[in-house]
Amino acid sequence: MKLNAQKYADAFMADLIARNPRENEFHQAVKEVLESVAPYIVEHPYLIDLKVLERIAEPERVIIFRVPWLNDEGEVQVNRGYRVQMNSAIGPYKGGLRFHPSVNLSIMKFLAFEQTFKNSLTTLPMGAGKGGSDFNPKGKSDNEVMRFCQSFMTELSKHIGQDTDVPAGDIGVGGREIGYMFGQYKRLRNEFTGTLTGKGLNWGGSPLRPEATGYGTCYFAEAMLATREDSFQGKTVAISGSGNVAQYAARKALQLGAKVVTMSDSNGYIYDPDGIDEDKLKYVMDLKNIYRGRIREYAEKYPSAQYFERQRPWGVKCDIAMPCATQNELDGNDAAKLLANGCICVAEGANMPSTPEAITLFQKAKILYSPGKASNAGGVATSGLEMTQNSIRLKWTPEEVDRHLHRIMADIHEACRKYGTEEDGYVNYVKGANIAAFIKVADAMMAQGLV
Ligand code: NDP
Ligand code: 2IT
Repeated sequence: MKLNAQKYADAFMADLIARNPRENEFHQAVKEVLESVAPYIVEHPYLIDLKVLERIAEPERVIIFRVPWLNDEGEVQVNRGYRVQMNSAIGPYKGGLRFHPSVNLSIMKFLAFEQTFKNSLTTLPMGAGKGGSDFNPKGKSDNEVMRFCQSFMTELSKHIGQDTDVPAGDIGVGGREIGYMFGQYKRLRNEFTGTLTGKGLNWGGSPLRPEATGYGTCYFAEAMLATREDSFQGKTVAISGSGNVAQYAARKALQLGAKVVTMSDSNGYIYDPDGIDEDKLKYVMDLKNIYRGRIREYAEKYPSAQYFERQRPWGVKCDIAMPCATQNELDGNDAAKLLANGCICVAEGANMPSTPEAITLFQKAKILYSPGKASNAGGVATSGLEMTQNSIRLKWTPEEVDRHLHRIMADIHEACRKYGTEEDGYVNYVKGANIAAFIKVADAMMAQGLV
């Protein structure tokens, strides 16, 4: 970075940290964007005068609320609910809800900030938001999850709407939780609208929404590989996570001719050198989605596999790595191991899974590396397509949705290349994604005056 861009960035970060103390994940997300856009901003000084990035980093509104509910023993439980309404420059607030004990304001703000850039990249008219709760759905009965969701939505319903803010799923929030929340929203409002996405197929959901994040991540990786005349065919793929994103990333990687050898959860990972084929993947889906079991059970069922407790899959030899679990799940040591083992491509399905040290190593080695805000945008993009279908009161075919998803991922890839290609031809997808997304949001904000 040139000196005055560096000076601008340093002063910006010092101010942001002072105003938002201890919000480490939020600081990390802002710093990454800042490093990409600071040179552009200092070349366009009106952006400094108008404090455009300061405004983007300040949520339009943060709602924090009490969520009281009764467990199956009749005991009172209290959780904390959040909705960060980050930016509405290009459309209604849009983004998922996360239910996980680690949820706090920093995590909500980092996710909402990332969402601003991701949604801008999708080419669709969606602003950005994120929400959730420190509620832990693990080990809870369906009835407990329902009571929690109903209480959560009783408050959240006052702040959302199909033209205001449209939540969806994220960690710990899948079809079951969206169903309970939608039911309560409809009951409170007495209207059937597309206020939540990720709905069931028979009640307003879009074909391919469950698949979209994982499929889209593979489509993006395919586009990156194509720039080097390469493909998934015959490649070995390491995936982390075994939830929504990981499951469908695995399925698409298989369909594209790759061998998937790992999946994980927060307790450990399984390594299956024979490959997780369609049948084994179906077992993982039932295990996680219906029985809510642990990935360890895979190794008990399939003797070809080994389970590694409290370890991450990045030490396994692979060509392509797809982190699909959570933030900061792949650090500098993991990146060094992947590179030493010959990994050529890292496509993020999760939000901010690689630490800054890991990203630096990938980029120094000039391997293909895409940040989540670019490669996992297929999920929210398909949520945008669900909103469209709800508005026109029609349901598209899976083929139609897949065509849109393909086009959107190709467009995001192209935007990254346009703004991220460096002098030697290497595509810095972080820089490309951040600058392309920033320009669109910044232009919209300036056109709409000081709001
Ligand atoms: P799920 O809840 O379906 O699955 C999450 C997976 O990640 C589980 O296997 C879970 O294991 C694992 N995991 C969660 N927290 C941790 C942790 N602290 N350490 C290790 N593993 C962990 O969530 P999704 O698949 O929907 O989300 C995964 C990632 O993708 C998140 O970063 C999310 O923000 C991102 N994302 C999701 C989109 C979507 O459409 N759902 C869209 C774009 C991004 P365990 O069962 O042990 O908790
Ligand atoms: O991080 C994300 O993009 C999501 N969790 C999906 C958001 C959405 O509105 O579909």
